[in-house]
Amino acid sequence: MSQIVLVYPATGLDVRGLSVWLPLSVLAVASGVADSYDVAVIDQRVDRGWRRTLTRALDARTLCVGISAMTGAQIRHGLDAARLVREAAPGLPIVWGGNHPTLAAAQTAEHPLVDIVVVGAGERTFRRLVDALQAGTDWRRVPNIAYQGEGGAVLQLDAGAAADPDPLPELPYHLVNVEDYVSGRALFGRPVRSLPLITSFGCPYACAFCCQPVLSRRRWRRMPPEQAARRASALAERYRLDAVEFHDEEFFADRDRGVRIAQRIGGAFSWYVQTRMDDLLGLDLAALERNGLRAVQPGLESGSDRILALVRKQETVAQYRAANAALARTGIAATYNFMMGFPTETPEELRATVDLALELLDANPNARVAGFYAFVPYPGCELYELALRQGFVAPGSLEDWSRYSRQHIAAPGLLDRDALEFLMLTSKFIDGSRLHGSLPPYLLPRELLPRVARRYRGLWGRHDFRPSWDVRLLALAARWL
Ligand code: B12
Repeated sequence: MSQIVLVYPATGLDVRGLSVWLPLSVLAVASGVADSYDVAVIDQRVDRGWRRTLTRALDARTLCVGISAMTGAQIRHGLDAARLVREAAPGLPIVWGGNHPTLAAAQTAEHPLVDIVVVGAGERTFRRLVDALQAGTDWRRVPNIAYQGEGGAVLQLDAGAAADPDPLPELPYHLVNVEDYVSGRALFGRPVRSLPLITSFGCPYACAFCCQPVLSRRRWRRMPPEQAARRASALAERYRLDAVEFHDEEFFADRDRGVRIAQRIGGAFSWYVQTRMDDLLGLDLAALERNGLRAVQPGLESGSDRILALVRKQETVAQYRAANAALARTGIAATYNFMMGFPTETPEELRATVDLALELLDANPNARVAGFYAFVPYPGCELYELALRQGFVAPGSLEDWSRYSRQHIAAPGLLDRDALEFLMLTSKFIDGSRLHGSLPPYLLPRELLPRVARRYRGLWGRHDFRPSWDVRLLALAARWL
């Protein structure tokens, strides 16, 4: 049988048990080919000897090597793998796919270490591609790909040739050692054994900072509730999980579907969702809690209604307060994400976000702050264009995009860079407990967390965002990571 090698590159901050997730992207791609081809998955995050593994995997049976990449450090690590493939097996096609190659298909295709780019969902397109490679027919006719032609990049998109598989195939978990990915994250106060599951793809909303409207073309593909609950239960049972993490972009986009999944789970295991505050307002939280919902992670983004309107969030600060109060009446842990540094955002608006975060923490003992993240203009998002007009210089190559990191503060704007960095770093400590159980005690003794939180809360309350020595130290550590 011919062989396909799929590489999942390191992401830049890969801590086993904390941020090393199942490589769902390449498992999804593998689901489309594993019935007819041997598939080897190489995950740089768990295989320290990945260079040797990859070199050994390249033999006469190998049809191509697939590489996945999100915007950011994954590109750099993916290029390392591609370089190795090019040197070891010069004629072997190197296929790139994932969010970044999809959003910047032409630029990606122009890179010498990229032969073919799969644009969008990979299951079907990649299958067509490897079938063509296997049969020796012209792969250039496969829809939804990009490649470097004679006169530049050729983008061959065909929306009619539905690349998205429906229904969503079962993932070939046997291709990886799942135990490598069982998380021990403190999802709701204590470390639990958990794995991620995605039961719907895309998002019907159109937030201007998010690339999802372009990635999914605002299509929302989902598993029926019975299937979603069945897959979650099977996962929990097979891997003896305490919790399943639903990483759907918006789990309750269809509230009825979400409620039916909850009823079928019936509290057999704990679960976590990413969702919106306005959806939570429209749900019976007590019933969801009885059915096992233990943690939610909504994106609130801003404490300013003007900014919320600018980013097309379709939510208001009043709704956030109301949903936070509703959550406070339950035992459901709520972890909030905030963003800052949007084009045109003023210092007052940033202060309103800081005040809102503190207010929500005070009003809800179950509330935590995931972080204050600086707005990064990703290709494909609506605000990318505005950032360009404000002077943001778009990266000109794959190498330049690979320098986009979690700590990247690229957007030009009205806000002080030091203040943004101060908030980004101190937000990890502001609730005094989110890092509890997640950080090794030698890095930060647990008893110190509440003291650190008190100190930063004082500074946040006074809107004093000047970087102090401890924050400079944190910044250094973050850069080193
Ligand atoms: C889990 C996750 C993570 C995990 C990592 C994933 C992992 N396996 O370890 C962690 C927490 C590390 C992470 C980090 C980040 N993430 Co993230 N993450 C996700 C999330 C929730 C799920 C991704 C996933 O597994 N999807 C499921 C798979 C099946 O879908 P997929 O990746 O799109 O793959 C399909 C296609 O893209 C294609 N494909 C993918 N790979 C390949 C490879 C080949 C060869 C082929 C042919 C096709 C192909 O086929 C697949 C099947 O159809 C998504 C949101 C979501 N629900 O999708 C965001 C998302 C991918 N993340 C995003 C962002 C912004 C980030 C961060 C920058 C956030 C931050 N500020 O820190 C960092 C980036 C890290 C870095 N520098 O690389 C963005 C993508 C932005 C972008 N331009 O790439 C998303 C879409 C969220 C959003 N709406 O903004 N993330």
